[in-house]
Amino acid sequence: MPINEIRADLTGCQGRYAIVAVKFNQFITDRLIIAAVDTLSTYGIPETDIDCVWVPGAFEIPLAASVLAESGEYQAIITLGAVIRGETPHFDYVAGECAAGITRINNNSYTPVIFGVLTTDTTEQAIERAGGNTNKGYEAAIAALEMASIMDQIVKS
Ligand code: INI
Repeated sequence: MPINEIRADLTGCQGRYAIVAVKFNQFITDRLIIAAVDTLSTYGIPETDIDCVWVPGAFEIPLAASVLAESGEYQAIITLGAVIRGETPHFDYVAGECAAGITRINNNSYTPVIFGVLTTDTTEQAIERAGGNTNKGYEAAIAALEMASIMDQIVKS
């Protein structure tokens, strides 16, 4: 007997999505947002169904994301920003606490919070990952749509 597989279905996507965007290194965040919004639009989410909340730095992402997750208004929350090692002696704290905070929310809520924060050694590496061909904003948006679909299927109300 075949196993019963549950996979993301990206046909007929709908509902509201939130982006938590980081002002630090904003020129990188801006590029990630363009790719994320473009991807959501491609899969049927109109821009009017996307809210974008700006926070000062990646360290502040978990607080804003947890409030948005608790609101229950969003299919998923996409966090976008860049923490660049060369720019901060406390890289490991900022990047680590951001990732750990997002994990904590995901462990405590059914609203998926997607980690679209670049963690790179240099500005050049961040620019590469927020480019026209390779863009983490695209990946993050796909992950958001996929997790929203999966949660729709596995969360029993
Ligand atoms: N925040 C970032 O998002 N990226 C960085 O590269 C960065 N650097 O380099 O320091 C950064 N720092 C700010 C931090 O996220 C907080 O906003 C700040 O510490 C206030 O809590």
